[in-house]
Amino acid sequence: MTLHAENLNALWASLLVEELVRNGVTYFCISPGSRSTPLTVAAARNPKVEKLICTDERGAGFHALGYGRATGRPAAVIATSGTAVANYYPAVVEASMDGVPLLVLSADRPPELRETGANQTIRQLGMFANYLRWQFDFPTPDEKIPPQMVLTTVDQAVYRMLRSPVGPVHLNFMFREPLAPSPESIGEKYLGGLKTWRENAKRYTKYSLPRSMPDIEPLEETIATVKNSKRGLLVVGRLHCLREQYAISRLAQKLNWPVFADIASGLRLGNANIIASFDQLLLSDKFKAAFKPDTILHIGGRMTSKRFLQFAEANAGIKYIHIADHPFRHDPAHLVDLRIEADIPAFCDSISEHIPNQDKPKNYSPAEQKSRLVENIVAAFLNKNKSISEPAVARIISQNIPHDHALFLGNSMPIRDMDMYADPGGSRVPVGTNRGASGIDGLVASAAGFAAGLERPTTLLIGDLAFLHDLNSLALLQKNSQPLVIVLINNRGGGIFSFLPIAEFKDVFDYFETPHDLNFKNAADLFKIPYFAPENTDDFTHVYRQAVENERTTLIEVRTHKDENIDFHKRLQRQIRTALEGT
Ligand SMILES: Cc1ncc(C[n+]2csc(CCOP(=O)(O)OP(=O)(O)O)c2C)c(N)n1
Repeated sequence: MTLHAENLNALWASLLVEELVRNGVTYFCISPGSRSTPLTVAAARNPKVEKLICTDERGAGFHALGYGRATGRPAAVIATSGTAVANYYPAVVEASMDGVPLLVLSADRPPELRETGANQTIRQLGMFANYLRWQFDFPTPDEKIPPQMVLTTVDQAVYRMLRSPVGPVHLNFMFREPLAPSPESIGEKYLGGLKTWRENAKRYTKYSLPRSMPDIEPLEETIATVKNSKRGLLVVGRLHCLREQYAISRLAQKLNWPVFADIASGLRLGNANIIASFDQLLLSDKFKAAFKPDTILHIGGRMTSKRFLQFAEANAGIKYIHIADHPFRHDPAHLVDLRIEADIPAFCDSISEHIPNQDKPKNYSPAEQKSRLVENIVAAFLNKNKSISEPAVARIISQNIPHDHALFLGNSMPIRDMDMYADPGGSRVPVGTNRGASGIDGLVASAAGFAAGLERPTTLLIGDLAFLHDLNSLALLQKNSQPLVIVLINNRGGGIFSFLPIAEFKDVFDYFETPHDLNFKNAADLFKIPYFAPENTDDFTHVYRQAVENERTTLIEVRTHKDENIDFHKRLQRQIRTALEGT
């Protein structure tokens, strides 16, 4: 391999990048700056690195997060010293909270310039507090330190990102001048220890990831519980990959239990074998009283549906088993009595192997029928009400998204509308969300990174405040390897707050809703993005179909009214509740 060894800074940076590549870290989001020159040059000159130039480090962090979420492999972000690095904070928090690998590479001043008032010099180590899986402060490159140290540190960093709990790592690099790759002599013997590494293309230290198999005791307890349950319920939260989805589908077939699948599980769309409208079924007291599970087997992340959480709370005391691939407590209502950390496919397959096909519990068919009834009510209601509404937009997307695309859902109402009203008859596409910390920041960049990682055109459904928050990430879209079709719901502020009790307090409501009268056509023009503003559902369907067919980055702005939106939700839910109570 060619090592760029013009000077010691260049050499260390070149070793770093090459060892990252050997570890599968090949996607780099690079932001401009001087102190980071050795890192940037090394990444730019490594032909195996895919690079994206990002002016704004906040967007770069979220883009890398989206890429890591899509691939399970970390993307690296490179920033200069100072507040540039601090801009990664929200992406690091989300990566940490939702178990996504992410590698922060920051440049720093050498020790003699720290705490001296030197320009653009801040305390970088420890900046991300306890949201990291690991951090390391590289000393300034020095011939007294063997170059193998760089390689073993990289291998350790990648291991810390990928072993459970998966998450972000920060490597901080102190560099003295010269920062550019200007020639300086390096001792002949210095590279001696790298002979074998240079001759092959392997990692210096190979880590073997532990397989998180469940211990035999909790596995046996789960199997016994499953066998003894008369009215089991399988609940599936956010999943990371197709492998997990397939294993859960196999288990669901064996269990024959009703399945409540969250929109972030990837099982909610294009899947006839689930209780698709479970959230709406839980509007009905009659349904809840009749459904009553005796066991909940919850696999993966938490559920978006607040009604599900309330339902589980109301059933406190039943057996609640939670299986996830990390050690953290995801139990806000304190219901879980058996928590198993395991590789999800391995765990599901172990149960599947040990149980015979179970009989359908008695509450299964009624739930299935009622879910279908809800589906029909939603379809008829939306057919009758052609004026554009937020639930209709979510449903039309779920019906028309092509099977080889992906979907990214913004926080606030977009994810909830899709969770509640998506048509299960559409395509089964990968679904991305930032639900670790549920921020409304960085969603355009995250969706673009998700698209790049999956190598699929992606639809982003997003609210206007969230869009405004990440407006400058539109600059990234021209360079993105995959198109992003942005469906922007502009209800002129935070529509979600109209659903909350604070909406009654008119004197202070502006502080929550943050109303505005912006439209986003000029933003689209600025970034040379084709723009459409459909006014009814037929128009929207047409424009959306065209956009996904063309596979071009497009902004579709849908203007809705908050009061009408509330009214629409209420009328639809009233109809659903009345129908369910009457059956
Ligand atoms: C970074 C961040 N700031 C504030 C919030 C609190 N918050 C949650 S939803 C929301 C409103 C979002 O409005 P919009 O994106 O227009 O979506 P809508 O509510 O209309 O669906 C806000 C401010 C948050 N989650 N994240």
